[in-house]
Amino acid sequence: MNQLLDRIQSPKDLKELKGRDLSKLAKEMRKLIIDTVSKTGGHLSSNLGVVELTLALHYAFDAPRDKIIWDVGHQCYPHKILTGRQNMFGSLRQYNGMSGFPCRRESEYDVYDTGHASTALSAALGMSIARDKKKDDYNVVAVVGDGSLTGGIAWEALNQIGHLKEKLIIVLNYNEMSISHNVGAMSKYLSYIVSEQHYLKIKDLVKSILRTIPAVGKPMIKVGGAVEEAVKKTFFPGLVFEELGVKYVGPVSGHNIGSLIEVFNRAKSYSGPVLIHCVTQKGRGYAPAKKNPERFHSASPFDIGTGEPLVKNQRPTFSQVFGQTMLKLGEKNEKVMAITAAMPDGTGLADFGNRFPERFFDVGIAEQHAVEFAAGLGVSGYKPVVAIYSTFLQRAYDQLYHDICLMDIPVVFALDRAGIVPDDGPTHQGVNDIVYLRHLPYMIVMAPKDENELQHMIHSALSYAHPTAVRFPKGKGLGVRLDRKFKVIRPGESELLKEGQNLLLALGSMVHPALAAAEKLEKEGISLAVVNARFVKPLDEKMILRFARNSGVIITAEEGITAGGFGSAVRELLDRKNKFDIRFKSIGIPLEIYPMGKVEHIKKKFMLDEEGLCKQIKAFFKE
Ligand SMILES: Cc1ncc(C[n+]2csc(CCOP(=O)(O)OP(=O)(O)O)c2C)c(N)n1
Repeated sequence: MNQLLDRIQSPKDLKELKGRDLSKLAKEMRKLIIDTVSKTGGHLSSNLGVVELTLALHYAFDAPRDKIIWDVGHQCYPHKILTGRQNMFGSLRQYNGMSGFPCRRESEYDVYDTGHASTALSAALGMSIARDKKKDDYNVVAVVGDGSLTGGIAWEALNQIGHLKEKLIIVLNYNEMSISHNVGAMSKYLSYIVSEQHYLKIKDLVKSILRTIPAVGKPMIKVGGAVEEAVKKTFFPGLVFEELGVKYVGPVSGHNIGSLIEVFNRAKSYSGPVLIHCVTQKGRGYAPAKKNPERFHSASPFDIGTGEPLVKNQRPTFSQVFGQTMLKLGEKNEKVMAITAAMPDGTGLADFGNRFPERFFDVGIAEQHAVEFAAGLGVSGYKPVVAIYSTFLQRAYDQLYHDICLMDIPVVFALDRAGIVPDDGPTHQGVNDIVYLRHLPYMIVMAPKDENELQHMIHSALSYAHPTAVRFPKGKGLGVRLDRKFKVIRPGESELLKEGQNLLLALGSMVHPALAAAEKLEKEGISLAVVNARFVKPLDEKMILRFARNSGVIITAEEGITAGGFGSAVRELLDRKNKFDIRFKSIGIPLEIYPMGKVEHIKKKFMLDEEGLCKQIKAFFKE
């Protein structure tokens, strides 16, 4: 029984509560978050860190009239709990359930959908300008983490915010963490601002200077508070922001609800942009998450007592095999460098970073920079491998085209989480990469059927003289044996896995379901040869044209969007060779808003599992 939480149907109810009740409510919210996420999985540490901050925001502001934008949005659980979605909370991240990110379709309190980092400041500025043009007077508040402040877009926005001096409130949620420990010069600067030691040192220095000033110095020291204020104003804080034209307030404890409400109320009266620097603790209120905020950043279901995951991966994940491969390749070739954009653990590169710190770069949430940086290394004779999630490489399309590909620089892209991604919903689906990569000049694109082929592909990619992308799915591998010696696969070389009359040409994660489906269909009189395509580009043209000549039926299968995807590439080849009489079907993901949920559910919906493939192929032959 949640005594206080049960009374909160909307932020209005919150305003009936007084100081101590708010702290009690924070406790009840934390318990609900921990209980729920232990069952559904989710972004635990970040949400536990912003409970008080969110309470204070909804207390001080008047949402949905006032607009609150959550950068990335993974920290929106307390916001959802306070804005009428307590009853839906149990369906967090489930198929047809409540999104783990802000979602305009879900609630009027979610004013802007997020998922990818560093977008909130730009959107907030746009909304502020629109408010003024409409002669309205609500507040616009952007909540951004220190990790997301490593992204270039945030600084592009600050550049314009400081210039326009638009009324706008930025809440900087500073916890020294991105997913892993935050990196970079800006991160150092922010930690300098909050560091007590520097503050005390400078305060002592000022006092000793004052002591040397006859008559006025000593009395001034006695007015302790005044000195502190003066020191703070003169020596620290927020100089960078102030210089850019944004008023700086802070640092403020992000867990003291009373102070936060006071500061937020004051911020409403500023006529220009103001940044409030709140210091929070990731994982607060749950010991395992506080101790290991990184592991609980995006947690799978866990045992609340021990914090241990309920299901342990028995088989290595694709990311882990990629990480082990990089270690071996790094050992063999000292030109190999590894780059991640704030995801050393997620990509499996952490071990490479520990073993070869001088050849490992975490650039922060800065995908465009990561790619451009790799171009610089590659053009200078190094062998950079950029490990990035498929959805986040979308950010760097121009760098891929304008820099990597036009100059034909041999950089390797390891595209993790390619295809359908569980739980996080539409913003995180890795279904566009084939489309945005395959038309780029010189770019080689491949996808392994299992984790063993992944290691050979990464090795092969490093041997090619062109930019190369290897796309592979999230999660555990198939449990196949890993060859000890790496092989080089020739560009375009496919693999025939099953003989048959008509061609079922499958890519990456679709190869094994295609094989299983073909074996089943054989018994029903449909004869399919199954070929592991391996490459989206270049295609194994000879093999495809042989089937076109001999059988006249070609079916492609990919875990990606079909419009402009792998199937389209095969179709284009057939058209180019005047093979207009081929019966052709491309199986993949249709163009629509992608649902959220477990991979199995989504694959079932799109008929990409073995059963769905059988159905689609049978229907095709019936026609
Ligand atoms: C463009 C982009 N790259 C990477 C990510 C993955 N990601 C999600 S949250 C996160 C860390 C964000 O750190 P911060 O903004 O400080 O929030 P915190 O989790 O510390 O509260 C990262 C890297 C993302 N969402 N968007």
